[in-house]
Amino acid sequence: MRDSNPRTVYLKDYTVPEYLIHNVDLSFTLDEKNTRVVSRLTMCRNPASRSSDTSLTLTGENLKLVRVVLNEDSELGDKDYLQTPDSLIIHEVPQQRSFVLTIENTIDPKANTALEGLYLSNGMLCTQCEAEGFRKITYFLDRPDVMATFTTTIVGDKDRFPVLLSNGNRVGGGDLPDNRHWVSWKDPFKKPCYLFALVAGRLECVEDRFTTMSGRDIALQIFVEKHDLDKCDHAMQSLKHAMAWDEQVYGREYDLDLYMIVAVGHFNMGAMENKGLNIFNTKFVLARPDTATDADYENIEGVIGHEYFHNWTGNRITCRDWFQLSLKEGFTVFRDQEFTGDRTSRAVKRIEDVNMLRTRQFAEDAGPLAHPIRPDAYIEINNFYTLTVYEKGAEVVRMLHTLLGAAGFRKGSDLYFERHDGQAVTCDDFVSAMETANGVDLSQFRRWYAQAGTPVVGVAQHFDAAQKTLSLTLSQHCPPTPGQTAKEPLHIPVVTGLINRDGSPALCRLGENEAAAEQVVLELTQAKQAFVFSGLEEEPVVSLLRGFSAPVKPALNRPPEELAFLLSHDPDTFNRWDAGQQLAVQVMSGLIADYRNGAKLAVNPLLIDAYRKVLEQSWDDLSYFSLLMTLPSELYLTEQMRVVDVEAIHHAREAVARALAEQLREPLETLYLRYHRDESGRFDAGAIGRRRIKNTCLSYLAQLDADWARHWSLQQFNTAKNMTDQLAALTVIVNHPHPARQQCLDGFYRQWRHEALVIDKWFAAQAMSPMPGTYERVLGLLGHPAFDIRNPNRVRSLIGAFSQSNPLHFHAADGQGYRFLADRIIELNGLNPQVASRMVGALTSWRRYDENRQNRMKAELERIVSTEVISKDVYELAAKSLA
Ligand code: 0A1
Ligand code: ZN
Repeated sequence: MRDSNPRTVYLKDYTVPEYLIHNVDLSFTLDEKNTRVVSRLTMCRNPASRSSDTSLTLTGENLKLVRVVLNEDSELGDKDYLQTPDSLIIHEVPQQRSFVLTIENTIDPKANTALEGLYLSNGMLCTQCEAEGFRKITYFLDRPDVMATFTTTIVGDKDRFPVLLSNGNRVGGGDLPDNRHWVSWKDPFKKPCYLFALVAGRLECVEDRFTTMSGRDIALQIFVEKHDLDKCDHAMQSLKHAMAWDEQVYGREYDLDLYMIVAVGHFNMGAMENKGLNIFNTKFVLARPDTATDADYENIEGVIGHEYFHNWTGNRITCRDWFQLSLKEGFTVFRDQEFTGDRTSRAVKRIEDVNMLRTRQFAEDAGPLAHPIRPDAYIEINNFYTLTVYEKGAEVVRMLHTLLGAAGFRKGSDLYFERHDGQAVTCDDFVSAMETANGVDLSQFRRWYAQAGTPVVGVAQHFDAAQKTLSLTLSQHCPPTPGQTAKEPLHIPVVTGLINRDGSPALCRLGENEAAAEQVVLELTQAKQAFVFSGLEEEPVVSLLRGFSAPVKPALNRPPEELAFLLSHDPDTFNRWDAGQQLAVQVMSGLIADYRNGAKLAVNPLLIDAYRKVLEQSWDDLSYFSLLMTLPSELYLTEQMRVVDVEAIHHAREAVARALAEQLREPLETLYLRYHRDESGRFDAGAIGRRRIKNTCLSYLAQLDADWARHWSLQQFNTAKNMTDQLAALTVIVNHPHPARQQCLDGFYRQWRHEALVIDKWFAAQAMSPMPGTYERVLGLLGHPAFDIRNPNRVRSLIGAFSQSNPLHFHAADGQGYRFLADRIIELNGLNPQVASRMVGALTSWRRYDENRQNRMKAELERIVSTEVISKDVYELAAKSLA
């Protein structure tokens, strides 16, 4: 059935719930096709509600209702209630006292390919309830501001479901006739139903313990399929590190006696923070040196941290409504970023986060789906788990941290936890706590929550040699976004430092009475504002927006020499790296123009020299060194162009990489050979850095059309004992004409055919290759026995990788990439709307391309929108991007 007029939900329409649920008693009798759910709700009228309606509307979808009983004894008949496709309306319930409503219904987990509610993954039953999946389990007040205590009893066959899990602490269990057993769980903390979880299946468990700062002993359990038991160590260590970090940095301690993590092979997202029972995509749990890359190891630690940190920022304090999603996500991403920064290299982590923000989130903010971090309308909330809500949301929290300082921020978070523990609150409550705790006025800062789009910050500088002052005039404007034409000035922290011409730092003195400092936070609040630095003997070079202190685009046209200077001298690790990136962008932009004019591509020697200097220095942090040596991605270059030319971008970037490889061949070779020995199994920063710089060198050397370079990559592929090195070699082989290409791909597949996560890498490496014939290969891989459109990880590794990370082939001028994607979206739309709508993203930026591509992308979006049966998820994104 096509929902031709899907309903839009508005923030301005928020009202408190008419009823409250204090307590939920759930019982599940498990069966793959027919699970019986009995839910006993203890409820009452909400005294805070002003509605005079005496009926009760519960939400529910795809449920088979068996019976409804009010107050234990009176079973309701047909005329007492009304069932609609998405609700159950009980005409009359008690208004003056609390009542108990018992609902019995059945569900079919096997038919649930959307992976929302209760579903099957490799024979195991599991749930996903955020945002609105609980309504696919039973009728309920499925909204985050209804918080209840849950007791859950699960009954199942002992052979098929030996392990039965739910939230909280295990409070009972036993045997039943017919080879069945039962387990009861009780979660003493009030929670919204989106944090409910149930898992049942043949699972094995790795166990450890953690002693909290107050001396409580917590059992930690990770549940996986048996053959994955040897891949849980890193996840367990990560969990313990996260628990200790949250105590040290935020003073937050874990609250239950048990913390469980379950890894499942079919999962729409990364992981889910269900109270006491996190459910994870296997990708963010399982790691062994030979199956997972260094990046996987880092991501696992980050995601384990993220879900753990949600226990306070999300679970103990949750969101009042889904418009407030960034309250928990922005803050929790900020927390996990800082955790990873503390655990690994702060400089590298910041660069990686900003890279993602500037390529993907800036694109979202500049396109038809731009929305504020607190959106004000949605059709399908699942479409708002976006880079804007998550990553830009984290940047907004980071700006508060910058403005208030670490100690002030901590005062604010302490007050937030103290004021709101056990509540469902808003982004405004969070800002208010920061405000009160620090005695500051953040009213203008609040605009970050309501305004979409990336502000552009203009910079003009004037040095007065007589006065010894530098006046820096900053200005801001934000381009219009859909539905928001006029923008107000934002409160933007611009961390700034000054550097003397000899490369030494110049002290910053703002105004006569201020003490001199190595750097200052300029608070830009007006459309245009001047800041005057005094006591300067010579005109310094300004290092602006250090650490990327605000999610803005600085409009700064620096001469290449100044960028090369900053690349050599800026003490801020982020700005130093960024100077190299901007220099490379400038050079590549020139080459892009040359390519379009049919001119020869000659690379500016200034860039080669700058990279040579980087290579000649000695670096402690080899991962950071690798980032300095890495050219801006094609996606970042895409962001810099008014009309995107994928071919010109690709060839310009290749030309620079080849020139660097040719002219810096010697130092690159030396570095490769210095670090090429195997260090499998070592995951300290040193070993990770050595692998990273070595593989960066290998990818440059592969640009040389040389047999010895091809031999090196083949040799590395054949002898690697860790996945980082093996995959790096395979990628190089697959991305260049290499005689052993097919042989390596076949060997890799044979070696890893039983490791799903490694096979995902095999699909992705092929889907992202710039080599001719990639489209045909991707099409062929759809028919490969290991491809399964019902598995989100597989879909992402083939269809996602091709459409989102292979601009050259996806945007082929004949439109075959677009047609391919639209066909897959239409197919997925019927199976898994969430995954389908995630794939729409690659088409939404159609306005950025030439007329031919615009027409072809638009035509595919129109074909998608006019599909007979279309989900709200896909409809919302496709329709909004056409509007
Ligand atoms: N809260 C989770 C993200 C998440 C959201 C929705 C999901 O299913 C539709 C699953 C996970 C997090 O931030 O980690
Ligand atoms: Zn989260």
